[in-house]
Amino acid sequence: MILPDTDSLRTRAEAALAACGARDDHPNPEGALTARTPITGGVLCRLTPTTSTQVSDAVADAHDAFLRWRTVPAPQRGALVRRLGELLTEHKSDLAALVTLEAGKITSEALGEVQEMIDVCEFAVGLSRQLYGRTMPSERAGHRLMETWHPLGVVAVISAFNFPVAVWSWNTALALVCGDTVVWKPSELTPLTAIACDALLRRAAEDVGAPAGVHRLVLGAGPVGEQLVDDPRVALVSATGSVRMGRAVGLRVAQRLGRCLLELGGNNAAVVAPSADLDLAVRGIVFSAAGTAGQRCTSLRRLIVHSSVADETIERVASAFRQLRVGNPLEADTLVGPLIRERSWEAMTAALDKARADGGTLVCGGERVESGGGHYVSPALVRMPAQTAVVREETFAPILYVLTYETLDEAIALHNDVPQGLSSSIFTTDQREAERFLAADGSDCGIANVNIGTSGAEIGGAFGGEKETGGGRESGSDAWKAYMRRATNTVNYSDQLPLAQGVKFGR
Ligand code: UN1
Repeated sequence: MILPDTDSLRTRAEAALAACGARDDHPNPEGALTARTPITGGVLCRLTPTTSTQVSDAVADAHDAFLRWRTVPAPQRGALVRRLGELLTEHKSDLAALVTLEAGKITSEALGEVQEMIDVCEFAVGLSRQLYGRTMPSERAGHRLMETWHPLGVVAVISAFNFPVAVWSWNTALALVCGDTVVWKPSELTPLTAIACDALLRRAAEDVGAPAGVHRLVLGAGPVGEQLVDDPRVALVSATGSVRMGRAVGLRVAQRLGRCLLELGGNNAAVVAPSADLDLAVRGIVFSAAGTAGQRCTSLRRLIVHSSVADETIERVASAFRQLRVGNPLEADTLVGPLIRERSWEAMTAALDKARADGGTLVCGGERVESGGGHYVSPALVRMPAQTAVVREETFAPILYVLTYETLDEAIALHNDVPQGLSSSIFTTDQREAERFLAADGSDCGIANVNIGTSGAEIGGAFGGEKETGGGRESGSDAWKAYMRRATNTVNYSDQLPLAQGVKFGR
């Protein structure tokens, strides 16, 4: 594999940042935060992490801005997000280039990620006129009972490297129309994409006359996030990442009785039924398992195949895996880019070793593709005799474990017998089976699909999952409610004072 040199990648990143109007206030040759590209493993630039005092100031700014922003009518708040959407559209290729350079995504997926941001802005603008509360019939004459949704406060968004900007936008576009302000701590692995988005949002705020403090960016590793998590001025912590991180965040936020929204690990499975359209299933399986080098929360990690179609499915998936071009994500015909870092490769080999020790057979892949730079691997397909401990864990790399089943009940039991509950799918042309999979006693995940893979959700639905995935919902549907507080209002427009439940008190 011939990789470009890091210098040319750095030039490209600098050009994209400049085009987005990113101010030159972060780069620092001595800085402790290193922005690398997984394409070569080389250093793009060094940055200064945000100090603890600056983090506190950022929260103070966001809180001040909130006190003003919450009284701006929601449709006017929508104008800020509309402008952000325009700027994201204008800078789509710059942002996608940064996503590729920092997260290693192939160009089509990087553009898709930016499109996801544009789509969610459009959704949020519409939402800015639809933050509906209900009116309920009061049990008392001359009374009105209703609810009003009010802005919540400062939202801390802690995002992960694998969707360095889309997940930020789901949270931020919604939070802003809901009247909240945002302090964003991106993954320390993808600071440059964050700097570019922050610059565009700052410009959008200037263009529409919104307070600058509606959005603040803070850079750094764990301690920066911990400070946000513990700050009582932060009303909602929306965190995406590992179960370990989410458990720590959940406990700390609970300690101060704050709110949190968690998007943690997945261990997503697809059931392949005897009636499945295998041409379609194989395409769906390959994209979900190998796309983004297996580094999506929604990546397909387990295949639960009916024994009657197991050999054929395995053969076809293996043959598709073997044809996937692994390499430089900037090249047009590459489908699998690099892993984010060495640690991911170590986790992948450790998982494959465990799987073999448990009696698993490696059908194909799992090999390092020599690059002289980043960590490139061929997606692995492993046939397992049972759902052993390693299959029940999330390994953030392209490994697809295959299990077989005889009855749908058995498939669903295997499917649900993992600690995570994010995304799932069934490939079947039998309506009874499809409906059973979607029913209360079917998949226990937050996302359950029929005849598509587990990854690549649209923004219009609520995104999130159950069990160790954390229970949060972001993006579409009524996920906006997490970013607002509900007030129940009873208005008495009579000249009497009847008490509820018929209670009499005095005369
Ligand atoms: C994630 O992996 O953190 O459904 C989010 C998908 C994307 C979002 C994934 N729209 O795969």
